[in-house]
Amino acid sequence: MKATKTPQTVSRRAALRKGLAVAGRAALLPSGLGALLWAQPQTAGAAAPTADLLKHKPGLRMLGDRPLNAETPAHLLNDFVTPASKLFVRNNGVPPGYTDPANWMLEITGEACERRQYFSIDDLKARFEVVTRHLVLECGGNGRSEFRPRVSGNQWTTGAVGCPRWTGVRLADVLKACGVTPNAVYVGYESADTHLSADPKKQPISRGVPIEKGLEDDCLLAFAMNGAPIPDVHGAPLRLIAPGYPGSASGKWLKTLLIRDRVHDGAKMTGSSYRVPCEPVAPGSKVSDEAMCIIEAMPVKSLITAPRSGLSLKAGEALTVSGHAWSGAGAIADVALSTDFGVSWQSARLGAAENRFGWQRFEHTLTLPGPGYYEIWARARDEAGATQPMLVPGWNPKGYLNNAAHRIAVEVLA
Ligand SMILES: Nc1nc2c(c(=O)[nH]1)N[C@H]1C(S)=C(S)[C@@H](COP(=O)(O)O)O[C@H]1N2
Ligand SMILES: [Mo]
Repeated sequence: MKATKTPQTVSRRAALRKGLAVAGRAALLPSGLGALLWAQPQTAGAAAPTADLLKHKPGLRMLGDRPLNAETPAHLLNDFVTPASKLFVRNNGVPPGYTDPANWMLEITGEACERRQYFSIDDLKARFEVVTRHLVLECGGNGRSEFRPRVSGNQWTTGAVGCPRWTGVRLADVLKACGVTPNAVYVGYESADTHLSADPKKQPISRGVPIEKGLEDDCLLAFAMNGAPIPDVHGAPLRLIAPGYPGSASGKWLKTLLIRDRVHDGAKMTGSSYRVPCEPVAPGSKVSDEAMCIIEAMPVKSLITAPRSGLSLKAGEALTVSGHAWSGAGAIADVALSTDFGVSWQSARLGAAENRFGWQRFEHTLTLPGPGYYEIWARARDEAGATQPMLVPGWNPKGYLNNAAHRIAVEVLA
């Protein structure tokens, strides 16, 4: 007679595996972790633009190919300076294709611009101080996939963020050279990409920053990334970098800057685009236009980039956990880690930022108490005193600003 396994003969190891399998189907957890656990990047059957993008960015997860969008798995974001091969891609329309830096002209105009001027990229380099800054670029919709009820748009998990080094001139210097009149309210951008409908009268996106932000030192008109010309897909030959603000403020393929005497009213400045309810609403609410406010500074956030979620360790083995933390409010004051579902917290070693709005590295070595399933949670606090929530915060119609603490799963083998 063949022996049948009774529950008593099922090994502890098998039981653990079964538990993990359940977690892998997201049955045990209210949000993202299940999907993060064992999901692999979906690259099979890629269409042409997708295949081309993935050639330059192996391991990124495609979210769509028209427009082209792709995010970076957390474990590929471990570099302090994000290389081009690992930077997420967010397009709202159709990119212009090859752009010739030698023949590119940036126009500065608008109601609150004293002197309309044109600058070639060589003019910018010759007339203004060239600076290099390590600056976070994060899509306002990063983390959208965790909102319930679900919201439409690219279902970003945690990977619509990166921190390359950008080289360019200060936006403020260029604006001042053109003269900013006292009635200035906003700096809007117009770009060379085209609307998905191919209608030349429509722009895919035309956003920007309040004039106060534009006149701060941190915003750049960038022509290089990590010491090389900006890659086409990231806005060559010239883009705005407005750090601390949602990525959508950082216009790519920059053609025109408008110094506006009102809040800029370009594409995706109104309705539910890059806006959230001014006051908190119940999940699933319909929110009127008048009750929506434009997203400005991004909230405090962190990402565990090593180890990769799903790691198995031997009992007693030390584990070094690392990642990055950043905030639209400025510097990070602390990153704390928990291995017991938030009951207790240990502060990680925190590196300095290279400059304002650069992300900071955290690292901590810990030993888990014994065999079993663990989650490692990371929670950052910024210098303004804001910390990350443990659960998905403030539901909003387009699913922006999810800065819930990042979690990874680890199993310790007996
Ligand atoms: N002209 C233009 N600029 C743009 C966009 C765009 O579609 N067109 N997307 C914006 C959004 S929503 C984000 S998050 C960032 C993404 O920059 P990346 O693709 O270089 O990562 O660019 C912003 N600038
Ligand atoms: Mo974005």
